[in-house]
Amino acid sequence: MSKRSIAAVLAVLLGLAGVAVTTAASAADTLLSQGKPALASSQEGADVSADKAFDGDAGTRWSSQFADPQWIRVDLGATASISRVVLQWEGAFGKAYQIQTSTDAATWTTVHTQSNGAGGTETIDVTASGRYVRLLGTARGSGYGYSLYEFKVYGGSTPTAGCTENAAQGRPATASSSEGADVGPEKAFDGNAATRWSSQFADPQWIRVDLGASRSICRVTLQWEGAFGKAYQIQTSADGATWTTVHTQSNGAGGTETIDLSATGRYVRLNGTARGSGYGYSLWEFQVLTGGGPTTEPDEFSTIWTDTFDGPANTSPSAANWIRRTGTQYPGGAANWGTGSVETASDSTANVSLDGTRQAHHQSDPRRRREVDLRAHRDPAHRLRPAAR
Ligand SMILES: [Ca+2]
Ligand SMILES: [Ca+2]
Repeated sequence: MSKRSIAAVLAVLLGLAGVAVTTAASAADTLLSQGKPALASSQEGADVSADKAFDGDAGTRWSSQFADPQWIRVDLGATASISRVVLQWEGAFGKAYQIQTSTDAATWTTVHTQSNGAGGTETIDVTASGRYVRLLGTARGSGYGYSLYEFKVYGGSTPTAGCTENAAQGRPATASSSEGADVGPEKAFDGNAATRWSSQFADPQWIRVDLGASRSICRVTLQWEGAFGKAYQIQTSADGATWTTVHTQSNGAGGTETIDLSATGRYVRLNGTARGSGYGYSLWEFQVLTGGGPTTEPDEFSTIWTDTFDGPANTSPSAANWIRRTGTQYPGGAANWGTGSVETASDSTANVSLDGTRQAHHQSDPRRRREVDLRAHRDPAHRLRPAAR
């Protein structure tokens, strides 16, 4: 490598370092609101909808009807720290208003109050956090409504700590239907963005995943194929039978939907009630993110059968549940038992018995090697879990 090219590389590296430092220093001033979903109490006409205040275009605007109060809000998509709000008013400005934040769009915290504004461009420094940011106008500055060219929210995005593990990947999945064998429900949980689940073309439909244990759920991400769900609920359950709705979408637009939650459950279900197209429901991926470890131990075992050992004291374990190999029934014969000082195994309760307190005892006399080979009838995989200890 020539000196000249080394110098060029160094210049590029220094340039990158400079960019990185600048980005870090100004992280608190990131524009968070542009292009995010917006909603308002009213709009004067179809061309002045709420989203026009968040489109980054100083030539388009939101305008409310001509009455007090009015509000406009934006959904940042996740809780963020908020450092500044900039309002670019049209002539129809708000004279008195509050800037409010919320984590759920239901309970609002006022972080700034303006009681005698003059319109124009207002830059408001705040120290706040929230997912939703709202301007609540209480007194108009003119006979018209409230009209904003732009409503900019700046801050530093605060990723939910540790909300990164996709607990649904590779877990058992079922659905109300599948369009074909190659688009089964497991395809929505395989971590492959090129494979998908697709339902039949009817409402309603559902798809669910078993996380294996109760988990704290901080986020669900839906990556819709063109056949998206317009109306659906996200539901959780502890038992796969009783469901709790933790999120409702009534007018979705498909694409990738990120839904922040504070939920708990072992089973997570999307219950689709209205399709967004003439096709079914189709998901490339359905992620269920958790913030940490399981709230209970993962249940890696499936209970095949149980024996509660609840017979009377000094009786043998149930012959319906257990095989008692005695004499020389054990494969290989008695000569292979222990040290050679063998007493032929017998079915005596002195060898194996219940104690009347739901426990089975296996007696083994080291001097005489009295033993019974006690095996479960129906446990080919030896994945036996006693129901009583
Ligand atoms: Ca605009
Ligand atoms: Ca997939």
